[in-house]
Formats: sequence, structure tokens, C-alpha cells
Amino acid sequence: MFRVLCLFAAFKAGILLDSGMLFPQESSSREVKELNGLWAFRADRSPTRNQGFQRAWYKSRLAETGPVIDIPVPSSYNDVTQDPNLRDFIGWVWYEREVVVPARWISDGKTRVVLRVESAHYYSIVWVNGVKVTEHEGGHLPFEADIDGLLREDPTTTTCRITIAVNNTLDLHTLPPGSIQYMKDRTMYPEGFFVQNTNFDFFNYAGIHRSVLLYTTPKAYVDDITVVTDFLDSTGLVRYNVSIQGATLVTLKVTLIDKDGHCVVSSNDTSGVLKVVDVKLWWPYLMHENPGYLYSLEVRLNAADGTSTYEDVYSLPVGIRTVKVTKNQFLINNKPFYFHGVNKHEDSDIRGKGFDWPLVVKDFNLMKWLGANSFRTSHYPYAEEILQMCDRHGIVVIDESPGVGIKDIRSFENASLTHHLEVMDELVRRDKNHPSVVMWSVANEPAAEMPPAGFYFQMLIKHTKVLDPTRPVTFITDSNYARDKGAPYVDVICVNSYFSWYHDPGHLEVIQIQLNTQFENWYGKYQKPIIQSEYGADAAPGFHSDPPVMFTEEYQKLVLRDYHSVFDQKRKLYVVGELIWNFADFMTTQGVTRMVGNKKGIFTRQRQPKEAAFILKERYWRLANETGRLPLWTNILENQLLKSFSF
Ligand code: GCB
Repeated sequence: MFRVLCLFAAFKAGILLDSGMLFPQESSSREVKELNGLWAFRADRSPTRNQGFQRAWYKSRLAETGPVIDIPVPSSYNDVTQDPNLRDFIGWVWYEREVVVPARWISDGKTRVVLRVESAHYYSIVWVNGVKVTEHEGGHLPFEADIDGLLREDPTTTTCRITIAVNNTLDLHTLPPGSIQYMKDRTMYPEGFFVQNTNFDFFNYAGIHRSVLLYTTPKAYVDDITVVTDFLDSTGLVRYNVSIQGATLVTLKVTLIDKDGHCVVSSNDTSGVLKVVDVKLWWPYLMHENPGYLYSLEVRLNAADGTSTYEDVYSLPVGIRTVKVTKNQFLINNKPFYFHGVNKHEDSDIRGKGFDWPLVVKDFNLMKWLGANSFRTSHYPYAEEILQMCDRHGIVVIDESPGVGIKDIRSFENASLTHHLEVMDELVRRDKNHPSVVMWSVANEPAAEMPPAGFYFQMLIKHTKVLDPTRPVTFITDSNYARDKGAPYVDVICVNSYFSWYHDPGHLEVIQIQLNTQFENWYGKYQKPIIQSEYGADAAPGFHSDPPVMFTEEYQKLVLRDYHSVFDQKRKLYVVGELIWNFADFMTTQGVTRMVGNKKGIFTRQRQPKEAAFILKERYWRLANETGRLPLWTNILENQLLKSFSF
């Protein structure tokens, strides 16, 4: 009973945004039309970047107001042409695509048509047939507009022209923050010269990074579903809440279906608790023989108004699992979970941050090869398709907001905090139902020592816990424990450190002592579980030296080895995870500390292993053997692997 009450408490908190953001899905009542492919494109190169608005480029076909080029969607625009000015462009760019809308979507009067952009970086304005339908701030989360009303204004035309203007400029109150600096000294800089300054270490790729699509629902539809799960002995508990739009008089049927398609339990209420006998829990990869078990929650709605009847069907994948934190453990399904994983970026050659299925699948195969059971979405929310893969494969996720590089005191002002809270609303609204997401990270390495940081993080973390009281919240720190204003409010301490790299470069002999001190200080002060959320060293692939020097593959390996020996002592006490920086090399802005990007990947940007990858692979499989239960096929592989290493 107590557990059920807790589940109810979680629900009362709810989500503050007033509409849902369910992933678009085809069903007997819904259609999806992807608008990916080539779009017409023009960067507004006028000195003010404002010509597109002055001349209303959205009012007619883009090709009629000037030259256009082909740009693929999804993709960053930066690396697909030979034009250095487009790679480094700052300001508004314009995308346009015409689409034929099936006539029945408009003629039947019963269909809702939604235009959805999965992500466009950073600020977007959207027009349909020259009429503004929405705008959105933030580069990593989806936004939508209902457009059927507009389409019905002229039912004779089924072609609709979608224009999206996207601006990548970052200022002190955007997330991530940045600033524009104008260089006015004409003896040194050309007319109109300015730069975008940022305090984060990845290239500010821009454009429409994920799918754009049209989807339909009936006018009366399932707007949102929230599930929170628990279990008691062998009975699973799925507390659900369905919110409906477009009708008040509805009948509803909610059915939980297992992997074999059998109905497990059903209900006719819009909210309640489903009891699942002989529950199959959702387990992480390498913690159980059968990881990532998903049920499906089918919600079937029937509604009627004076003239029409409506039926809507939506199926939500549901993993039944719990997450808890004690003072020195991270528990999944009440069992200690040790994160042995990676930090990633959405980043690859040519595509930049553009979503790409072959890349996603390759990365999952590499993570599984490595024996990684988890990753952090450093430093922004990733595509929802990636979280769906995590749900299915049992890869555990620390889901991070784009709060990276908050270093200027003005970025702690109210305008920033308000936006940061909104971003957390959007993030939790999108990702709340993914069993793979086990913790929210509200920011990475903010200037936690600045006076306003305490209030800022207290607000942010409190707000996130109200949005979702069922998951722990953290923020990632690189500052000294004594200066860190956020630590008192987080559930898990996540620390980044680069001993023998940014501190005492070249001195491997400091790693063990400094890392030991780091852990003892943090745990001594806060008695909370600790994750080493970043550590690593750059290695230019193919660079070798013995004795090792920085930037060689040997040096990277030795840094890992020394960190690992301390992790092995502390993981028996209170360290609950280690995430290497980084899974793969990635692009950064140009600068003297970066040689064609950040080279701390254990894989190259083309996803080939450096020597360090093999060190990590050996370690992660050994950890999995100690802490988890491997699937049958991995035992066979593991035996082969053990034979090839001498411990
Ligand atoms: C960090 C940052 C990450 C950087 C990394 C590095 O602490 O969180 O964004 O890329 O260090 O390699 O410097």
C-alpha cells in the first residue's frame, strides 16, 4: 500500500507543461509522413542577418527570393559543402520544403495534422504557406504545431510549403550560453567581423538535426501518457495516467501487453495502477540474462461529439523497474548497479550532429562490444530514437540538459534560470517514460563557485524533483568539493577530473594519489554515492612512444590504468560508476589545444578502436562478470576473451 501511495505522490507532482510530447507513431488511427531528404536552403549573409525577415522570405518560394542550395535533413549544414563561410556561419538560415498532404487528412474534418520538428539548433520559426505556426527556443528537443486548421482554409490545395528559419546564435541566456563579440578595430579586422564565443568543448553544429514530420491523430486523441513503475515480490505495479484532448466524453481501454503479444492486465480508467503477476522486470545490459524487457501499454480511446465518432490508439513501450539511491549505492530493482560506460556526443564526419541510423546502430554495437552498460548524454538531450534503442537493449542513461558552459555570472540571472527550468520541463516531458533513463543531469561543469550558483542549482534541482520525484538528480562538477554550491542538493555526486592532463601534464605518478584525495574529500563531506563522470586523455590515433608521452596511445592507456586501480578500491565503498571521456573523437571549435577536434575518444571519429578501447573492453567485461549476470552468448564470448588476456 505504501508503495502505491508513493506512486500516487509521484503523479500528483505531474509535469508542468500543458500538453504531451508523445513520440509520433503509426497505428490504426495515426499516420506519419517523414519530410526527410533534400530541402531548399539559404543562409542570410546580409550584415544584420535580417534580410529574410525584411523581405519576408517565408511568403513565397525560397527560390523566388534568391539563390538556394540543397541541404539534407536531418544533418548539420556546416560540413556538407565546400564553403568555409557556411561551416562557420552565425545567424539565420532558411530551410524550405513543399509537401503534398493526403487529401483525406483535410477533407474528412476529423483529422488533426501536426507538424513536428525533432530538433533544430538553436532558435526556430516555422511558417506553413507563409503563415507563422510556431517558434521554439532550444536546439535539442522537439516542438510541434497543429496545422490542419490552416490547411482547411484553402482545401483546394493539398500542397503545403514549410519554411523554417533557424538561428544558431548563442547569448548569455541561451542553453548552452555564449556571447557575440564584435571586433571593431579596422587595422586588425575586416568590416563587420564578429565571433561567437562559447565555453564548451564541441563544435556548435547547426541546422535541422533530426527528423521533420507530419503526423495525424483524430480530433479527439491521446495527448500524453505517464507511467511510473514499481514491484512487490513478483508483482509489478504500473501506475499510469492518460491525458486526452479534444473530447470530454470518452471511453478508454488501457491494456498492458507482454512481449509475446498476450494481454497481461487491462483497465477502463484514465489513471490507475495495473498489477502485473509474475512480472518480467526491465534489467540493464549485462546485469541479467534477458535485459531490456518491454511490455507495451496500448491505450485505445473512443469518443464522440454531435457529428462524429473518433477512435485513437497509441502504444507506449513500458519497462518495469525501480531506481533508488542510498548513501553509497545506486540500486536498480533493489540491486547495486555499477555504471561502466561512456560519455558520448552526437557527432560524426559530414553529418555533424545530424541523426543517422547507421551511426546509431554502429555506436550501439561498439558499446555492446566494449561491455558498456551505460552512457551519459553529454552535453544535451539526444534523439529520442537513441533512448528507444537504450530501452530495448538495456543500456542505462544519465539524461543531461544542454546546461553546459555556464561560466559567466550573467548566465545565472533570472532569464537564464527561467529558460533552464523550461528546458527541464521539456526534457522530462519527452523522456519521463523511458526505463533506460535512470537519472537527470541538470548541467555540466557550471561555475559552481560563483555566488548565485547555490540558489540557481537549488531551484533547478528542486524543480526537476517536482517534475519527476522517481529519479535521482545530479549535476556534473569539476570544481573542488569545498567550492561546489550544487552538491548539497544532488542525489549522486558526479565528478569530472583530468589528473596528469590539465593538471600536472605528463605526470602519471600523480593520478592515484590525487584521485584518491578527490574521492575521500567528496565522500567525507557529503556521504553520497559518487560517479567518475569524466576522465581520460587525448590520443592522436597512430601516435606511439615508449616511454609514453602525452597525446600518444600509450599515454592514454596508462592514464586509464591508473584511474582504474583507484576505481577498484573505491567501488567497494561508495564509487558507483565510471564513464570514460569520450566514446569517440569529436569536432570542436578551432583552438591551440585541439588538433582537428578533441582526441580523447577511445574510438576515432570514424569509430575505429584505439589501443585504449581494448583496455576498457577487458575491464568492462571483467566488471560485468563480477557484478552482473551475463547472457548465455556473452559467456561464450567472455571465455574466449579471458583466454586472450593474462590477469
Ligand atoms: C570536460 C568537459 C568536456 C570536455 C572535456 C575535455 O571537463 O566536460 O566537455 O570535452 O573536459 O576533453 O576537455
